[in-house]
Amino acid sequence: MTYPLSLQGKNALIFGVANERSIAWGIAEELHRAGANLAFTYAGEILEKRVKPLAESVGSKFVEPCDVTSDEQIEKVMASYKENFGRLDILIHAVAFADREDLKEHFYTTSRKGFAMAMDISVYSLVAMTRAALPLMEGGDGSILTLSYYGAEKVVSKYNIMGVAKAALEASVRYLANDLGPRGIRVNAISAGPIKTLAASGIGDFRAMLKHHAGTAPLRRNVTQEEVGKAALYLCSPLASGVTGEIMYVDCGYNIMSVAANDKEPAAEV
Ligand code: NAD
Ligand code: 0WE
Repeated sequence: MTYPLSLQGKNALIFGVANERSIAWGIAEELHRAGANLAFTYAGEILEKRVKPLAESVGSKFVEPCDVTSDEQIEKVMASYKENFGRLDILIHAVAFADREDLKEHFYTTSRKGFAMAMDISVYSLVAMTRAALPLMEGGDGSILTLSYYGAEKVVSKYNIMGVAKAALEASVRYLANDLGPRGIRVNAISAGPIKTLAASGIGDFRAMLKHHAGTAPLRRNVTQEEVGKAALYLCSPLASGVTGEIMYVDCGYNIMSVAANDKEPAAEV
């Protein structure tokens, strides 16, 4: 028997790589190291030239466009994936978006349109992707993974509609886990600590946020893409065969804290 952390012969489809700093890319690298066959989708033409070379570096030729607000595009990707790979074992959802204006001030100013868009891209996309992937995942020990954040549970100033969307995403993980459990498919989320990615670069004073997290977290530092990747590898591997519907923190322990120590300096400069 191969070691249960090996993903040799497993097929993974990854949504959400924008560049080499993306959490989805951290996950891709770990799944690749474990031997999985990787495939990628990207959100727009501008990202194609970024994602293609990354995919090539892990031996992947399947790189297709997919705007997750479109059921047609999602179904097209799945049909094309089926032609190329036959079956799907691992589905990674690392996609989120809200209007920048809605992450600047108060939650109550969120427009109906902004609310609906954030929920569509950041939450419904998981439901649509899962439904479209299902026929490709039958009869195996499949695994679906998404990314959440602490703002789902507790108020993080300015995270606003994204916090509400992540709360809905975490609930969706539980409902999907219940639906797909009888078919042997597991659905989980990683709640990652803050990481400087493209999605984080639009946030005013993200540096202060990183500093606060590193100073408060028990490990006195911030989490890395690689650490989220390693946790993702575990959740998608047979080592986690008994784990579903779970929201797993990979945040250097930040979420357990109430009153922080008064050596509130990070162990290393952030
Ligand atoms: P990122 O910008 O690298 O990734 C976000 C991805 O979403 C991009 O690849 C982008 O192209 C994609 N996307 C946006 N709209 C889309 C659409 N309509 N169709 C298809 N794709 C679309 O940033 P990231 O930080 O790696 O984000 C990945 C996930 O991790 C997100 O769900 C985010 O909420 C979550 N997360 C991020 C952090 C953090 O601090 N960076 C912490 C916890 C959770
Ligand atoms: O989930 C996220 C990022 C989500 C995100 C970020 C942007 C910035 C640019 C969604 N949509 C957009 N739209 C844009 O136009 N994180 C967990 C990172 C993050 O974002 C924050 C945070 C943290 C942490 C926003 C406010 C406060 C904290």
